[in-house]
Amino acid sequence: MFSKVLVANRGEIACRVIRCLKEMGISSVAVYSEADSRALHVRLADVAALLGPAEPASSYLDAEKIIAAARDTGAEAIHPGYGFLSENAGFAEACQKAGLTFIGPPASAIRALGRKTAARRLMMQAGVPVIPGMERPSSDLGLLTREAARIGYPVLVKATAGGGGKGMRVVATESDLAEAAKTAEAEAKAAFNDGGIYLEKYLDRPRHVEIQVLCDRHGNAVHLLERECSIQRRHQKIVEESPSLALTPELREEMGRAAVAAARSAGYENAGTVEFLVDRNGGFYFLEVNTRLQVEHPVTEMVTGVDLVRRQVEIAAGLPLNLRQEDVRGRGHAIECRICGEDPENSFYPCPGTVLFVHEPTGPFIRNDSGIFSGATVPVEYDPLLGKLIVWAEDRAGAIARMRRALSDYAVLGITTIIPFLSDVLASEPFARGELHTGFIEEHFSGWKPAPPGTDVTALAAYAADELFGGPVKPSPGAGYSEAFASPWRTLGGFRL
Ligand code: MV4
Repeated sequence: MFSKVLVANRGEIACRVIRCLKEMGISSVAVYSEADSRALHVRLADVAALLGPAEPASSYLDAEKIIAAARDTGAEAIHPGYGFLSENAGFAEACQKAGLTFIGPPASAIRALGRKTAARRLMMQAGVPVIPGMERPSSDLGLLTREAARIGYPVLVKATAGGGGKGMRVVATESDLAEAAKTAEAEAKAAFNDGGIYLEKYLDRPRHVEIQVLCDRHGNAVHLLERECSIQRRHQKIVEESPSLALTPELREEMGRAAVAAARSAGYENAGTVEFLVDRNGGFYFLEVNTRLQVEHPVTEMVTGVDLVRRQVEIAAGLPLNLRQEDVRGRGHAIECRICGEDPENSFYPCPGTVLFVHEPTGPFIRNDSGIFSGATVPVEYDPLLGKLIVWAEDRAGAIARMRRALSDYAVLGITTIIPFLSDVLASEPFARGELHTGFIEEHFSGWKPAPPGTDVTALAAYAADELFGGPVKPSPGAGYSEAFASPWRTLGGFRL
């Protein structure tokens, strides 16, 4: 087993990994940029190495500096977290060459799954259902026209190097194909420096359901059930849950088997997620593999009791999985809300700044994976995810009620967050009825505005503001707090003095 591991990330996921390393008795090395000099992950680690200036290219994306920090601190392995270099095959290889263990899949597996059309071919050979479409990219209009006719309209133009919806265009009729293909190609070239495009049959408002897999280095592979991730805004997940209401036990078993087959076909090792689209008739289709630990991994941990980060470290150290598929059981229902420092009243514009005060909810079956604290700086250079709030209950209704209560207790002053937006999503009838699909937010919340004044101030936030500022404070406009906040002692959340 490793004695020292470097965590090549920041924010909540760096804290998550460092805490796990501590529990395993493994020394942790944090890396940080100048903007993160007082960050929580730096304080939690045993050792911290400064990488350089705030911009990611000079810090968290600088492979050379990260590997040098590992060498200088005597770390034997690197955990990449998610984002940054976590799915960079070149970085995984560079670690290997430097004699460091990359806590993740082999570079070959990252490469095999990184390009959409190659991944689709791999899946077809493995018997994994893929969305009807082209097997190779092309920008030849004649070929695209013939392929679109074969697939049947509506079709979706996708970027082969793409992800997150970039370069995607829905085409309803042949007359729109040329223009859509040209635009998608240009967008893909700009976003990925690869203009490769291909066509798929367009599925109308599918669900996004993903399967967690764990593969050790001795050929053992299991799946750890599914995560329902359809509540997305512009391809950014904001609410995730397990189990998915769309899966029958038979469909769950079939998708689980397909996910394991997908991982094996790529020679996968460590934790990975196979993403599927589930259509309204219960058909499921391979979308892509995420060759990293995901933001939403805690939802799986809460229903299965498996610590995924611990398993990642153990697998990377060469330990056998010692987890049989029949041992994997889901219990109850878990929901995660992503607490982002964005302004939902201003097209979710990121809101960096200083967390003047934060109180995270607690109570039975509440989990906070967060990287902030009162006084923390939220730099403008990085993803606005401040933390994740995860709850568990015996059933979905209980989990919704618990999450709503926890969100109402979550007080963040100084940074605008999407907490009021999340509260309304969780309180909505369509969400309670489980009418989830990838267009949910667009369909029910596109023109969202916060509740009328005087209803959303949490008692704690009012108290904290009074403590901090020594008396009533005017909220910054659009801060999501009501006028009542101006005189906190008059209206305290759920009760009036
Ligand atoms: C699709 C689709 C419908 N039909 N492919 C969005 C980004 C990338 N992950 C794939 N995505 C989609 N691919 C076909 N053939 C709908 C989406 C989609 C989506 C998928 C998952 C989660 C959220 C989404 C939001 C919009 C569109």
